[in-house]
Amino acid sequence: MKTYFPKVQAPIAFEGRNSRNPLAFKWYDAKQKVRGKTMAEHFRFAVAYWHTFKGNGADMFGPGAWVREWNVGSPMEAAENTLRANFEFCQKLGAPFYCFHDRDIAPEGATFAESCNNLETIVALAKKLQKDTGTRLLWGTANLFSNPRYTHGAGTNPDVHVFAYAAAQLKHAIEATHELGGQNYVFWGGREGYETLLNTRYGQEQEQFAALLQLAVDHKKKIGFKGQFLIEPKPHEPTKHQYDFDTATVLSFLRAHGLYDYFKINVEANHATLAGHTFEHELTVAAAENKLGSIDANIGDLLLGWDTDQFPSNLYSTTTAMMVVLQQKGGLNTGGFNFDAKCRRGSNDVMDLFYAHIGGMDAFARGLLVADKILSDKPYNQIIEDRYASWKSPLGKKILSGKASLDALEQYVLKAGEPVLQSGRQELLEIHFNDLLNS
Ligand code: XLS
Ligand code: NI
Ligand code: NI
Repeated sequence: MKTYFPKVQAPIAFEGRNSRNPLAFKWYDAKQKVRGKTMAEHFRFAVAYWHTFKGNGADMFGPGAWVREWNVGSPMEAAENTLRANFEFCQKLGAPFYCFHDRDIAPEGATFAESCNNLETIVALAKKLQKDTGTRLLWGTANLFSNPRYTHGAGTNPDVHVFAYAAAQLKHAIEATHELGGQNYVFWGGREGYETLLNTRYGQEQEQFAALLQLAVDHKKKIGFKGQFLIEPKPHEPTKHQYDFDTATVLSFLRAHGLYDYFKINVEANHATLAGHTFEHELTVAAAENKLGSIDANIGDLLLGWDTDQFPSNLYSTTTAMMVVLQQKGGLNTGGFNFDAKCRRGSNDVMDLFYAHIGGMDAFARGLLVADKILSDKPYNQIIEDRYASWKSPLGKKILSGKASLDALEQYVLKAGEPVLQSGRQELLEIHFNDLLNS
């Protein structure tokens, strides 16, 4: 059997923090327990098929720059080879999961029926390879944005014919995910948004999008798919305004359309910063409603205004992210950390794919260890306890249980007078944070 990564002996081992071996984990020890769960259970790392195997280094200013041995032959031959490369890679890396779009794993055919056949053929092979290797599917999704037919959107397209096409494609993508035991199914908005309001009926397009999601919910029930539905917010790109702008927008959209119970959020770090938020902000907004379903682990470059999808290496960011994940009840449950990330155009060697994923896994493992320390640190937590202590008083309890009235609060103020301004201790917390980051 052909091997695509002959330089890597399976699997990448944990060698500990003093190792300088680039093909070893320094921090990610799959079996190490943190708060009663192994690192493998906390993270459920996944490899993103589209970047890692279909990516070719192309950018806005130049075509593909990398030759990948698996991406050769007829479209179906290339698809089979790529699938084999995926399973070899995941196994050697020690990533338990992968994620795909329907059109990443199988090529689009000349007709819709041919596309469905291609997908079915590849899904059958994927099923076999999953069984052989133990690598599982974290989530599947449909590519409803690359083909020119989706230029004006899929679910939000002004042409109902395109809506129907998208719905049909979506049906097969959900079924493929179901067939492969996918633990989640992701909806990223693609071209669901607008370029100009001059030609756009915003309200109508919102209704259309809700209708598509409702159809998906109905079909999920019909076929008995148990995976979690996830929506991945993004503020812009490719359209100037994406409807799933950020987590708060998506949650309120779901509420308004009776879809709230059927979806959780897939937060992507780079999308958070594009929206003018931090990664931890988006995670916090989702986790506040126990809606943090999964994570697309990457990072942007704050000096570049687009979705650069870089591999995560920033320890401050992985730490603050893990502080949120650890505080959500049950962590990510069926979700995981999908490296929706690509090597830079200049990192053209297949070995760079290993370095990138190992680096990302170590950065998150280290973030987990520090987050655990911070969340268990007495001085740190005492500051926050003290900050909110007054809400445990009879007055605070009364307000939060809905038993207060404006009259009663006025009486309180007349007696108690002016409140004393309390320090928020931001700088002190930053000192504690940095002290623990260093440990
Ligand atoms: C694009 C998105 C996409 C989704 C899956 O910006 O991140 O890759 O994760 O469709
Ligand atoms: Ni993503
Ligand atoms: Ni993205």
